[in-house]
Amino acid sequence: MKFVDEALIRVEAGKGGNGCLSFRREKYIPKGGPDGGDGGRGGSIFVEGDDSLNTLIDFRYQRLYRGQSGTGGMGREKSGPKGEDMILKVPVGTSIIDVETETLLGDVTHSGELICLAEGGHGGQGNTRFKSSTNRAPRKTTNGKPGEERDLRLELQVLADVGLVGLPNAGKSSLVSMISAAKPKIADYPFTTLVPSLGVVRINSHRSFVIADVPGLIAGAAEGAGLGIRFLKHLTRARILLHLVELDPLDGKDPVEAFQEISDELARFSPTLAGRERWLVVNKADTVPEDEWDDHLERIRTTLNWDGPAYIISGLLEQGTQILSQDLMIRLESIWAEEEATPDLADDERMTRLRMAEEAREQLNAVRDARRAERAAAKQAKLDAVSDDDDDDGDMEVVYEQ
Ligand SMILES: Nc1nc2c(ncn2[C@@H]2O[C@H](COP(=O)(O)OP(=O)(O)OP(=O)(O)O)[C@@H](O)[C@H]2O)c(=O)[nH]1
Ligand SMILES: [Mg+2]
Repeated sequence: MKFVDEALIRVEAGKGGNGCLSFRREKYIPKGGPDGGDGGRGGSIFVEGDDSLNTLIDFRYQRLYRGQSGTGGMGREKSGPKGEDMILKVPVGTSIIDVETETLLGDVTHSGELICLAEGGHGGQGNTRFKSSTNRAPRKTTNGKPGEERDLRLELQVLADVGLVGLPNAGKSSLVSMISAAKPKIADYPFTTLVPSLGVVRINSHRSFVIADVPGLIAGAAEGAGLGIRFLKHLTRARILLHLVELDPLDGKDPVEAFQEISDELARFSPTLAGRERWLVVNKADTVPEDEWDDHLERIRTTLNWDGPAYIISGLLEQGTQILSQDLMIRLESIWAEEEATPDLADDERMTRLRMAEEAREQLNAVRDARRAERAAAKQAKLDAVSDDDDDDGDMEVVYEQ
């Protein structure tokens, strides 16, 4: 199955049915009064959250959705039937944005949640409605109103409490596979993970949180290097970011340098995301003797001037992972409890998410525009002799590893 996290669609709700012009005509009743019924309302268009879905791929194949029109009114004061509502199923975590105004129409946050995309038009009035003491035989009716029409962008963000960031090969997927039931692909080459995936970390039967594994980032990602930054938006819902660095990578890169490289990319993608609560996790500690772990962690912390939470673990040997999961759970529970007790905090969080979404959109658009400009320049210079007409503008589609 392909993982598609953005789609443009057009919705046109159904038109209301016209009001009916009719007079009662029956045997032996010479002058029957008006009896034209109202038109039925046009069908509205909704989205509904469905937790069995995890991609917006269907919306790439069908882009136009037209609601059913209401039926016209009928004689004998019968109203026309209403147009049937249309319900489009979307994955939980889908945001709906009005393209024209760039405003958020809504966020689908749980299964079964319904959001109206376009309302069906009102039905017209039949001539019965216009009967009065001075006009007993009105010939007036009104037509049904057109339904609402909108161009919309659907954006899917995986919903996770904790998100992982780090260079390729840092051991992100290995950590997820150790602490959750998810079994992501793990390999000793960069960019093993191509699309975000989720795992549930179960502390006990009634305490759990969701962790998101996101493809690795490299220097220049904010300008599109590697897999770029388009998957970073999936971290905007996470309350805590785990920033993984390798203690002693094969390429000899210093963990401090690796950490800063990713911090820079995060800040270029969205300064607000870079400012979110982030925990430093030094991984692959098993590559050095255990009695040196604390010293290594201390050195990295001091050099980075890091005063946030910091851990040293071995995902492979499952050392330090349990305490990390437990601490994450405790911290999340305190965030949730605080938010419940102080509604203002929940509002702040919503504002923060909106800001991140805006910053992310701006940066992604800038990358897209730069690439388009580059391609246009290349064409101009007839450098496209080895054209691969690859529409590689960040709108890539990758195979979803189930
Ligand atoms: N020695 C050691 N190796 C590890 C540890 N964790 C992961 N690895 C190895 O590091 C390699 C990369 O691990 P992944 O989990 O695929 O890394 P990733 O960060 O998900 O990489 P990308 O998906 O490419 O971004 C694999 O060969 C793992 O077996 C660890 O704690 N110690
Ligand atoms: Mg991976």
